[in-house]
Formats: sequence, structure tokens, C-alpha cells
Amino acid sequence: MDRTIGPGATEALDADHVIDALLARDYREMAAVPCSYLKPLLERAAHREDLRYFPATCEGEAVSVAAGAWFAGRRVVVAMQNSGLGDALNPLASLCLPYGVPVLLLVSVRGEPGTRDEPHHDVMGRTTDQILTDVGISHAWLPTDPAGCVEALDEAEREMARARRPYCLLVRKGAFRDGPTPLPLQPTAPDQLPRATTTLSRAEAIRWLRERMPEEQVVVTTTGLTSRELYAAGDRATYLYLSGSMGCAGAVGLGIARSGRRPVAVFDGDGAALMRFGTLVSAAASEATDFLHVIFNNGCYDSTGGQPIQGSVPFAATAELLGYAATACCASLAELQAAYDKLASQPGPRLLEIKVTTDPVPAPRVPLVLPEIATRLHAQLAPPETAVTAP
Ligand SMILES: Cc1ncc(C[n+]2csc(CCOP(=O)(O)OP(=O)(O)O)c2C)c(N)n1
Repeated sequence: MDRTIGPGATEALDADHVIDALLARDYREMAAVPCSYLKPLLERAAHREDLRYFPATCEGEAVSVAAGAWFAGRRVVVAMQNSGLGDALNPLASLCLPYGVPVLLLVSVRGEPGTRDEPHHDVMGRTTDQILTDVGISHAWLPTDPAGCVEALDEAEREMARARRPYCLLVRKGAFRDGPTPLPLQPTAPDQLPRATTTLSRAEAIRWLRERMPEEQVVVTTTGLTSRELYAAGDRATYLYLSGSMGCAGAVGLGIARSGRRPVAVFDGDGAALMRFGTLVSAAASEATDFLHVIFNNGCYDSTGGQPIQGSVPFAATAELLGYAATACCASLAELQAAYDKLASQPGPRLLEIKVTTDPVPAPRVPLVLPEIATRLHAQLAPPETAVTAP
């Protein structure tokens, strides 16, 4: 790594100060996929009048939009978490680097060696530095003192101008100070905000669905609070709680459902579903006979602090156009009951969009060991001759 300030920095940056420094270098827009480590920065970015906030649906899109803006002589800074680096690598490696498009990246580092974090961040935490080095992207830790931060931005500018390559500033936990009062985040389209039209919480909907679903039902849950809330409602060995692999729950569920072994439901977030929107196309076209894709639509990334998602997505209406066997959209417990009954009697891929509020009281983390979650589900679904032992 070009430069490091080491773990345990005591200072923290004021998000407005960093945004001012970005504006002074002519960055008028920030394209981001949220991370809780970046919450204070994104919160301010989404509120400032002088900086446009572009909620990207995935990290590769954020990089591509910033690259596109460069062709038009504009500067867009990308903010994202290192778990999205894999997604961003494609446009970084096959667009920015070969074409010589400089893009400034602010990448929060989960799973930094020497710090405590969740196990699904281990691999990227250990390898982010090496991956950036290997692909040829200069990078440095973002210092957490104001003068050091400005200096680091200047160095990034010099390096991008010299090499015409992306440059990455790595952001560690606590690098940004929380504002005095956390601001409620406004979505891009406030008039269409799903949470304004519902009083049903995601946890409540999950509890209700869990009661209604048969015990043999496999449920795959997306990363973040959805997994935690299903666990809090009551664990079952048929539940696959995904932490990480954001956006992949739909396809994982589809993979299980296509085996025809069990009924499968996926509990997805709107942000996660958007990240791999193509899965809706694949599910609609699939031969899965018992697959229910539930999307909790709250118009934001609740699990990382409520940052707005791109637009307001009509998931059920879209799924219907795509050819799902059945779809429904609901915004209250009574509507959920009717919608669930309607869908339960239909064979084929089904999509249930539930408009929910954000949850003010987060459930605790799922305390299970990840390979055990996998092993116990495999033991139930896979034929005995393919049995696996715990790694
Ligand atoms: C590739 C990737 N990018 C970003 C994150 C950080 N992250 C974890 S949960 C989450 C928000 C999920 O939002 P959504 O799917 O809408 O569900 P909600 O929390 O609103 O229920 C984000 C952005 C991640 N885990 N992986």
C-alpha cells in the first residue's frame, strides 16, 4: 500500500469538511452504494444542495457512471464498501484501466486485519490491498485528520492526472464522525416513498409469514436486518441466513427451488433485489414450481442507515410483466394475508412485494456459525450420497 495510518486512529473526520474538499476539487456528484462505515458521509451527501447524490444499484454501476461522467468532463466520486469491490472490478479492470479513465474511489474496509468484524468480511478485509495492488490501482488510507485528508485528496488528484487511472482512498471504521443529530434521509422520490404508505414493519411481516409457512419451507434471507429479524422470530434448520453476498439471495433460492426438493421462499430487500435485478428475469423464465420471492420494499437501505435507493421500484408490477406465474403487492397485514393466500395456491415462480416501514430497533446479529448454517440445510436437502461434513 502506498501509505497507511494504521488501525486505531483517534481522530474522526467531519463529513461536511470532506465534501467541501471534494467540491473544491470539482466533484459535484457522489455515486454510492452504502456501507454503515460511510453513513455520516452519505447522510450529508444526500442532504447537501451543492453535491448531487446518485444512489447506484451496485458498485460496478457506480464506477461506470463515474467513468461515463469523465467522458463528459464531469467529476463523480464513488463511495462504496470493499465487499462490492468484486462487482466494481469488472468496469475498473476492463474500462477504467485500459481506456485510461481516472475515477476517485472512497472504499470502506470491512474486515480489516486486526479489527473485529463479521466473518463474511474476512476474505475481502484480508485481500483488498492486494487486489488493488494487483490490478494496478494506487491506494492509500484516508487520514482522519483534516489536514491529512486534504493532503491525501491532493495526492489522489496528482496521481490520477499523472497516470490517468482510478485512485482509491480506503476508509476505516469510525473515520467519519456522526453528525450532532442524525438526519432523516430523504429518498429520491419522496412522493412515491413506500414507507409513507404503510404502517407494517418488516419484522412484523416476517413474523406473520413465518407463522403461515410450513415448517419444511426453505427460507433464504438477504443480508442485513432481514436475516436478523427472521432469526429473532424463531430459528429453523430450513433457514439459510445470508450475511454478505448482497443481491444473491434470490438466485440462491432459485437454485434450491429448481431442484424441486422443497418449497422455497426468499426474503429480499429492495436494495438487494435491485443489485441483481436480472434474477427477476431468470426466476420468471425458470421451471421452479414452488418459488416465492418476497421483496420488502422500504425505499431505502435500512440496514446501513436508511440511505435512499434509486427511484421507487414497482417490483410486483415488473414481475408480472416479466411473466411470473403470480404476483401481488401489499402494504398492511390484512392485505398481506389476502396476497399470501392468493399466491400460495399458484404453482410456479411468484413474487410478493410488501411495502414496509424501516425498523427503528435493530434485532441482534444471528449468532450461528456460517458453515453450520450451510451444513444443516445441505443435510436436509441433498441426497445422502452427497453428504458433507462441517469444514
Ligand atoms: C456488495 C455489497 N455492497 C454493500 C453492502 C453493504 N450493505 C449491507 S446491508 C445493505 C442494505 C440492504 O438494503 P436492502 O436490501 O434494501 O434491505 P433493508 O436493509 O432495507 O431491509 C448494504 C448496502 C454489502 N453487504 N454488499
